[in-house]
Amino acid sequence: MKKNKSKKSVYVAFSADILHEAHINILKYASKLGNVTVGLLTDKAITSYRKLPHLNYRQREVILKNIRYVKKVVQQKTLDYTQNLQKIKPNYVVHGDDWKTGIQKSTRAKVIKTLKKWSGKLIEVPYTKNISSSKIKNKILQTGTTPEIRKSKLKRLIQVKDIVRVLETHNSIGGLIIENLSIEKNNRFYEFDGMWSSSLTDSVSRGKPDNQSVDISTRLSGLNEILDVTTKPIIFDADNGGRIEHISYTVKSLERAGVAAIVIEDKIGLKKNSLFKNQKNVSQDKIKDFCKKIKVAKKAKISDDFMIIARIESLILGKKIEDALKRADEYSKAGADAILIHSKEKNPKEIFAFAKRFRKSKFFKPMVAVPSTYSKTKESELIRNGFKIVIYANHMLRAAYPAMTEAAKMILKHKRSSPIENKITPIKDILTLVK
Ligand code: SPV
Ligand code: MG
Repeated sequence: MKKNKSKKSVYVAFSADILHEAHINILKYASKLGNVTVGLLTDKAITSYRKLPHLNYRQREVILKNIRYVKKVVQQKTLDYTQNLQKIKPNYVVHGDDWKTGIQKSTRAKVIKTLKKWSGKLIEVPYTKNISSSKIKNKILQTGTTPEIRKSKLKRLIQVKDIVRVLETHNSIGGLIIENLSIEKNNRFYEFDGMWSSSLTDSVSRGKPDNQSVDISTRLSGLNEILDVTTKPIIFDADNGGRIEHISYTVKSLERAGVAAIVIEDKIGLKKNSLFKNQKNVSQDKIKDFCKKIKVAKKAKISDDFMIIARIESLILGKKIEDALKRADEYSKAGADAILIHSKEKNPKEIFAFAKRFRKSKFFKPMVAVPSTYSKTKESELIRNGFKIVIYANHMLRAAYPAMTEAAKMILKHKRSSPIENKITPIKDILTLVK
C-alpha cells in the first residue's frame, strides 16, 4: 500500500443488524484503503428494501463504533447513497460483490455514477461464501422470538413505516403466509408488518357467530399456535373488552404472550359485528364509562411497548363526525395510544373528514383504518390522510372459504378429485410446505 493511505477516505454502507464474518472481512479490507466511515442505514432506510432489523439504530451503532476497523459512523437515511457520498466525497466505496442483481442493482449504478464526479472508485470485495444475514434470520425465525421483542416491533414500525400493513389471520398457516410473503416492485420491498387477530374470523372459522360465543381463552389458545411459528407483531381485537372487571386480566394475558396491541371498541350489550347494515339494537358506551375501561387497560399493562387502541363506533351507528371527534379527544386523554375510526361506508369520505379534523387536535394519536367496505381505497390515500395502521381484517378467511367450497363441490359433482387437482396445492408441495 502507498504511504499516505490513511489520508484516503473510505465509505461503507451497512445495515449491520446481524454482524457476521462477511461484514468484518469488508471492514478489514476497507480499513487497509484508508479511514473508514460507515453509513449506517436507519430503520426507515432498511425497511424500504427488507424487513425491520432485529436491533434498532442505536443498538447497531454502538456495535459498529466499537469495531476497530471503523473510524466513524454516520446515518444513511435512504438506501440510496448519493446524499452521504456528496457530503463525504470518499475516495472509495467498498461493498460485497453480491449486489449486482436484485433490488440493490440501481443503488449500485448510482454509487458508481456519483463517485465518478471526483474520480472516486467502487471496490467490490468477493462475498464471503456460505454466510448471509438472510440465512441467519431464517434460523432465528425457526427458533422463534421472545414476547418482548415481538411486542416492541409495532411501535418501531409505526415510527419507521409510512403505514403499518396488518393482515388478518385466524390460524398458523395464515400466520406463516404473513410472516414469509414479500414482493419487490419498482425497487421497493413490500410485506405485511403484522397480524390482526379478528373476533369475526376467529369466530366464523370455528363455525360460530361474531358475538363473543367464542370465549377469550379459546381465542388465546388459537393465538398461541400462531405465536409458535411467527415473529411479527399481533394486534388483538378484544371487542368491547368485556366487563371492566375482566379487562386487566385480558391485557396481562395478551401482553405476557407478546401481543403488541389490544383494540377495545366503545359498544355495549350483546356484541354484533359492525359490518351488519342493521345496527338497531346496538348501543354505544358513555364516553365517561369507556374512558374508565381505557384507564383500567392502561394501568394493567406492564411495558411501554404494549398499545391500547380505542375503537370508535360512532360512524357505524350513524352518528355525526362531531361525536367521533369528541370521543377521540376523550379517549386519547384517558390514555389510548391510537384511535381506530371504523366505518362501513363504501368510500372513505367520512373517515377522511374525521382524520382531517382529528389531525389538528392537540390530543391527536396515530389513526388506524379498517378498509373492509371502502376496499377500493389505496394505502397511499390512507397515508395522505394521516393514517398510520391499515388492517385488512378478514381477507384470509374470505379467500379460503370459496376455495374450500369449490373443492368440495367439484369432488361431489365429479365423484373424484382429479378435476380440481390443478387448482389446489400439489401433495408434494404440501408435504414440504412446512419444514
Ligand atoms: C373484526 O375483524 O372482527 C373486526 C372488524 O372487529 S369488523 O368485522 O369490521 O367489525
Ligand atoms: Mg371484531
